[in-house]
Amino acid sequence: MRIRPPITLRPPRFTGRLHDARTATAVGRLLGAAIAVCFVTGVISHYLQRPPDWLAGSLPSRPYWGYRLNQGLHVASGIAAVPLLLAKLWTVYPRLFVRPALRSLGHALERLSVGVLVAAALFQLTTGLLNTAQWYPWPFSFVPVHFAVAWLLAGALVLHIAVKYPKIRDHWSRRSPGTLELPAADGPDRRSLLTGVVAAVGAVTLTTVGQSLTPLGRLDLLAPRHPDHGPQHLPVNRTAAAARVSVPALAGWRLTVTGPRHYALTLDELAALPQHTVTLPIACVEGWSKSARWTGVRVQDLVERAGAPPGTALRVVSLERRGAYRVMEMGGGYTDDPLTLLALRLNGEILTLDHGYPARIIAPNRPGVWQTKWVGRIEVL
Ligand SMILES: Nc1nc2c(c(=O)[nH]1)N[C@H]1C(S)=C(S)[C@@H](COP(=O)(O)O)O[C@H]1N2
Ligand SMILES: [Mo]
Repeated sequence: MRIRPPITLRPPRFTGRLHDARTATAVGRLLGAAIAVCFVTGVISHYLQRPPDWLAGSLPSRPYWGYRLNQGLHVASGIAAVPLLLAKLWTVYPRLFVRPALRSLGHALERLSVGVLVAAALFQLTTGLLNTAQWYPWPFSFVPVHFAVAWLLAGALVLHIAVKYPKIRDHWSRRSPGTLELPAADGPDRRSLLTGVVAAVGAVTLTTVGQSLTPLGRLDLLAPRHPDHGPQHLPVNRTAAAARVSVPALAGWRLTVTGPRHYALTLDELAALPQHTVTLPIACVEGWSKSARWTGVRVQDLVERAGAPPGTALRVVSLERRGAYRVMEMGGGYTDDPLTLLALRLNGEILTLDHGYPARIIAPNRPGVWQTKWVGRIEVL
């Protein structure tokens, strides 16, 4: 019997310029910019969707397109970060083979922080991307976890930039001292890699951004939603069937308004009140947006009729029996805005059931989740 010699594991050696600090810096700053935009817009989106009590009353209803722009930037920067993160990981993966693996306590902590950074970045981009497809193959609730890990990612990124600052500074510009060496004769050069990465970012952006930047809608080949696909030329997130709202269930529908002076109105009575038409977008938190023309009664008028003062907060309850968006609260800033409607019509037609027939809320600068459909009751708070 022959005894095989033990296999010696020698770490691979990397000498290429595409794995050096200059390349890591060049890709890293693009990635850093994408993550910064994604983080800031994510925090804004979160507070517009789930404001703490002290903030809820003072959220601004203008600019009316604010949430749409914010959410479009959030999703686009997140998608752009995918090829950037992959390129960055590829550039720096030789660091995995650094030996000795741990030189000191400081080195161990630095590697740990990079581990947290990479894990948090992969987690955010994966969960965010799957959320745009409304696919939740995990046991936790998306919004709070995505929000919490965003802070972890931001913290780990700031720490990483601080630790790497000397290297980043040395390799920031092409004329930096570390980058004077001549190009290696073999192998692709850095400029080609960066061109490829930027082209990939451009490609994924152009083929998805049309889901919210509707003039580019025709290029929207890869996003889960197309802004034109849906009844009345507007996508539907949750259908009436999914919400178990049906025409028979609506027989005898009345809008109930509770407040100092309670009242109830039939659809005909609502349609006989002064009607207003506004052009406002649905800006879905899952990343698609589409502007539409809505006609209906000003929420301001309904509140006044209930005997409530201006600036009153409201609770709006849908006919839907269960669902995360059955009950919505609206601060005084939205109630007072003349653009905020209880809409009965969409693009001139009576709302389809999927768009919230008989009546739905449409308000400026608000996440799509709070544009409540199938409204049954409005409570003055
Ligand atoms: N009652 C109720 N209203 C709702 C929802 C819901 O699940 N239930 N979904 C919201 C979401 S997430 C969005 S993006 C908009 C979409 O409106 P649309 O289907 O008319 O385009 O409706 C909102 N209104
Ligand atoms: Mo949504």
